[in-house]
Amino acid sequence: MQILTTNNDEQELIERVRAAGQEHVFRFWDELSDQARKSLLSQLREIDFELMAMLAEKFIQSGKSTTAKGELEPAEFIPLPESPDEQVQASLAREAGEKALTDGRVAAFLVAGGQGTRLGFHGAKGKFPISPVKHKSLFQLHAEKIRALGRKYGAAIPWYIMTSETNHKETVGFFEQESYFGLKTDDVIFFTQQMVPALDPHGKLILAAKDRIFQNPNGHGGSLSALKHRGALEDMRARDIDLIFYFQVDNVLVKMCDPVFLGYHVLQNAEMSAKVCAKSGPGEKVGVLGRVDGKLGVIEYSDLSDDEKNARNEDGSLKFQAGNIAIHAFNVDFVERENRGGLRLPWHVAHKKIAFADPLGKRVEPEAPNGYKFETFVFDALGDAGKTVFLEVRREDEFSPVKNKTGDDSPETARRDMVRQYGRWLQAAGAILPENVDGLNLEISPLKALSAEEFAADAAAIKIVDGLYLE
Ligand code: UD2
Repeated sequence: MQILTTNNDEQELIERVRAAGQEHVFRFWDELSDQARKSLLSQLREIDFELMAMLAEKFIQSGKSTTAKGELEPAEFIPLPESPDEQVQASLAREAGEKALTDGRVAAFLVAGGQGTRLGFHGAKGKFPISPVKHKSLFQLHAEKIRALGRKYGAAIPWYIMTSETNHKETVGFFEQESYFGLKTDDVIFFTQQMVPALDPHGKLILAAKDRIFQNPNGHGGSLSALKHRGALEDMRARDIDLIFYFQVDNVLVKMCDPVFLGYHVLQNAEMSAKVCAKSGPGEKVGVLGRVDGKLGVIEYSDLSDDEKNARNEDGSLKFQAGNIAIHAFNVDFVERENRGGLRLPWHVAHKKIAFADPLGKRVEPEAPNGYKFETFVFDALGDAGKTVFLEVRREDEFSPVKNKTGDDSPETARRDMVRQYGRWLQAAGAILPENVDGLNLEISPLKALSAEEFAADAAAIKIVDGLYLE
C-alpha cells in the first residue's frame, strides 16, 4: 500500500510504522478524512515500537503469556500493636507522622486511571455514589478526608490525581461541577498516565475503529513515571513535600495519610512502604507481599500453589498472609530515582476480549479473548527500595474496595463495611445500638470525624442521620 503525505515528519513516521511491521493500521487510510488521518498519526507518534516488539517477543511469540514464577517467600511486617512495647512504638510512629503532616511534608496521591470494567459503571469510577445515606461519591469521600486532615494539621495537603485518557475530562469536569468538594483548586492537581497499545496473537496493533488504535492505560505502575513526566514531582519539591501517600480510588475505608504509617516510614528511613491486611483465609483472592527470588514485591494469587496458599506458620497463621491493600508511602527522591534512565518496572500481560474494527470497519465485540493487554504494577517498585516498611492494619478499619457489581468487594459490601465502622464509632462514644448494625442506615461525614477517637471526643457535635436513636 502506498501512503504518501506532503509532510516529511509524517512520511518518516509512516516509514517507521511500516518498518515495525504494523502497516495494517493504514488499512482504511484512503477513506479517512484529513482530521482522522491526523488523529491516527498522532496516536502512532506516541507509540514506542521497540517496546511493542519486545512485548510481542516476550509474551506472545515465546508462547509464555504469564510472567515466570520464581522462588517465593513471605515478607516480614510490623504486626498490629498488642504488647506494651508495640503500642509505644505505634505511638512514637504516630507522633512522627503527625509532625510530617503539620510540617506540610505530605502529599496525597490517588491513582484513578483504571477503567473499572468489572463494576460495570459507565464513567470514572470515582464518581460512583457509595456512601450509605448521602450517596456521596468515592471522590467526595476522599476529598472530605483530605479537607478534614488539612484542617486538623493546619497545613495544606495537596492532592495529586492520576487519570488516563479514558476518564480525564470527565474526572476534572466532575470536580469542577462539585466545586472541588470545598478543596482549594490549587491544591488539587490532575495529570494523565500514559497509554499502551494491546497486541493481537500475531503481535499486531489492534484497530478499535478505522482511525483508532486500541490502547489501555499502562497500569498503576505508570503512576511512577507520570509523577515525574507530568511535572508532579517538581510541583511537590516547590511545595517542600518529600512524602507521598498513595491510594486507590476504590477503597472506601482508606485511612487517608495515616500518620502511624507515615511515621513508621519516616522513622525507619524507608523509601517505599506498604500496608497489609491478614488474608481472610487461604482462598481470598488478593496478592500477598513477599519475596520473589529474594526481591520484595507482590505475589499474585494465581502464582501460589494450593499447598502454598494453605501453608501455615507455627502459630497457625497463614504462611503467605500479608494481603496487599494497595496503600503505599513513597519518598519523592525514590520516585525520582526510579525514573533515572527510564522507569524499568516489569510488564505484565493479560489475555482479554478487545473490540475491534473488522475489514469493513464495523465494530466487533469478540466472544473470546483475542488480544493481549500490558500493564506495569506499582508494587514491583518495592524491590528497588533501599528500605521498606510493611505495616499490618485492621481490615475492618481500612480496607473495603468497590470492584465488582455484586458479591465480594461490591457496593453492597462497601456500604455494609462503612455502616459497621460508623456503628463501632457510635458505640465507642456511648450510643446504644443493636449488636448487629447491618440493617441500619448510618453515615458520619469525614468532616465530622476521621476516627473513633475523634468521634468520641466530639460526639455531641455529631449530627446523627437517619433516625438513629441515642440514649
Ligand atoms: C489491585 C491489586 C491487588 C490488591 C487490590 C486491592 C493489582 C494487579 N492487583 O487489584 O493485589 O492489592 O488492588 O484493592 O494491582 N489504575 C490506574 N491505572 C491503570 C490501572 C489501574 O490508575 O492503568 C488504578 C485504578 O483506577 C484503581 C487501582 O489502580 O484505583 C486498582 O486497579 P485495579 O482495579 O485494576 O486493581 P485490582 O483490583 O485488580
